[in-house]
Amino acid sequence: MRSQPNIIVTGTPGVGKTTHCESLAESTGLKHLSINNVVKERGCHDGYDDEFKSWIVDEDKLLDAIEDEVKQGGYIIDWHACDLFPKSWIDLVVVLRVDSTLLYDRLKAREYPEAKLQENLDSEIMEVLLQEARDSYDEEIVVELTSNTSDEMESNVERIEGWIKQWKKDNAA
Ligand code: DAT
Repeated sequence: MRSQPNIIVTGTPGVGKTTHCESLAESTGLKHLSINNVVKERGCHDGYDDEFKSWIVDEDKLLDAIEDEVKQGGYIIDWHACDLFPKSWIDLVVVLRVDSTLLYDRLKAREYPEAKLQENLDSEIMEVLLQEARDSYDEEIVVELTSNTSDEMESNVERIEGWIKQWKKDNAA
């Protein structure tokens, strides 16, 4: 049994995953696990896609690389997919959502190639990540939160902090 929960913070690139995870890691002591960094630093990929400017992830290698750590609990997993993580590892799935006009501006600022920008906008509009989360985990552990403004981000972080406290109480030995 874990003494601290594992949380996935997911959503389309640009919704605010990293910002939320960093803030949560600071306030709760849980560890921010950026899958992007793991893929790069531990070589869990089959090369780089030049058109999309992203790594081609080897999911088996990735899961092997993080399994021992994550099973101990206390991780906030930051990734724009969630269906690869075994259900038994995960206690809460937060799906961040953003208005498409704001997302456009955020991705434009990152100088995403046009095809990648368009694909991500479509994905947000079609609720791809929300659907993936609902298809992969029990509905009671999937929470959808909006991330349009810094006020919303603050209240999301407070809400997740409250949830973590409650989880620890409920799961105290
Ligand atoms: P992600 O990790 O999902 O790609 P991020 O945390 O890097 O996203 O955020 C992308 C940009 O958007 C970054 O400049 C911070 C800004 N941002 C994120 N969430 C926000 C929010 N709720 N309000 C205002 N700006 C936000």
